[in-house]
Amino acid sequence: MTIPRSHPRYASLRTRETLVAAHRQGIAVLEGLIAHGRGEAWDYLFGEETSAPALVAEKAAAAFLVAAERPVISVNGNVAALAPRQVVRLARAIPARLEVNLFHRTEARARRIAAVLRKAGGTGILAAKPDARIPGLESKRGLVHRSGIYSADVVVVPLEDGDRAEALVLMGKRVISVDLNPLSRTTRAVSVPIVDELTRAIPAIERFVQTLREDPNEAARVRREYDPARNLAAVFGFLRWRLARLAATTKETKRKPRTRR
Ligand code: PTJ
Repeated sequence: MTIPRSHPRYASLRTRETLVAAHRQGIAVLEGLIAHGRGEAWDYLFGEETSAPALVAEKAAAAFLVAAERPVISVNGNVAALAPRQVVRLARAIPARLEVNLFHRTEARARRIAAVLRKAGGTGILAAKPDARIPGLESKRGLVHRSGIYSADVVVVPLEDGDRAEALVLMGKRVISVDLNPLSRTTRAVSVPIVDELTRAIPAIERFVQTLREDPNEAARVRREYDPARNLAAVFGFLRWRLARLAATTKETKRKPRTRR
């Protein structure tokens, strides 16, 4: 479908079309389209902008990634559909391995997603034939690569379901999530929850990776001072401020009489 550029929700509609096309190509699952709708609803509340607390978490994520010994970025259908170039750039900047890990896993879809990442410039992608299992996780998300997620010390899990995030934390890994839902089990379980939209968060982490690599003292300070609970509290504080402002401006516009031209 062609969306007129003049449409006030052009960007949002384009993203929706991208996901629908990715579903038709066997990259994203239908459940991923539902997940996207949930994400969009939260993003409305955040004003479709990166909040200051999200930026703090993105900097913290970069600080842990530059110090990691075996960092891995986990890629699912939605991530491959919406941000293939961004995740490849981030993987290169760190450098980190890319591993395709799917909740609704089929080997054919894992291979298709790896091809999308290769087309975006990715190399050494772990996808087909996982050879290890995350302890205590029965879903197909538990199938991982021994040389990837299984032995990673820091794992980035964008648009994740809570079960695996918790299981990875139990394995002793530092887990960085990107999830617009500040109430999700993932957000509450991981070491560095980033409550921001995927296509804003990944490039922001990459920019921080570039600057913190040049400034190890600042990276060490960020790692020392970052506190996920305090950061999440700031996210809720931001939401409260935004809703209060929306309530106030709505009251003002309602009071003004409407004029007809
Ligand atoms: O490709 P698969 O088989 O691995 O499946 C992928 C999905 C996304 C279906 C699977 O991981 C899943 O079911 O995830 P959930 O449990 O629906 O969680 C996805 C979370 O991501 C929800 O909390 C959404 O609010 C959030 N979300 C959706 N779109 C975005 C987002 N967060 C950030 N940016 C987005 N664009």
